[in-house]
Amino acid sequence: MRYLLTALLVAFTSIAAAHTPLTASVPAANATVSAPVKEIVLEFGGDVRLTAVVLTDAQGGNKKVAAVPAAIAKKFTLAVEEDLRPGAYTVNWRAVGGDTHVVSGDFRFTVATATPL
Ligand SMILES: [Cu+2]
Repeated sequence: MRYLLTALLVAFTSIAAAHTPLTASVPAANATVSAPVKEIVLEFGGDVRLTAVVLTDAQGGNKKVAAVPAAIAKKFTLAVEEDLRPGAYTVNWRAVGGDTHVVSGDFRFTVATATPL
């Protein structure tokens, strides 16, 4: 029984590891950045087709982001098409990886309050 569980765990771990992960972003996850935030960059561990990127503010309001490109790539840069006021934001993304599995996730970042000179 223990061998079976170990085998299942190993199988499950290798399947999970095969999904294409988000490896980096700009703004970085949990980063505090200064305005203006002109673009969102998503970088993956392999080629993916990005299917959705949704940027929301702390109140859940959608912020306009350029349409996701049709291209298959590792790295995507999407223009943020409206000003982001100081506050917390969440990026929700969804993509189809090279192994045809849908991957998705979200991360937050904060636009800092401008400091007076
Ligand atoms: Cu996968």
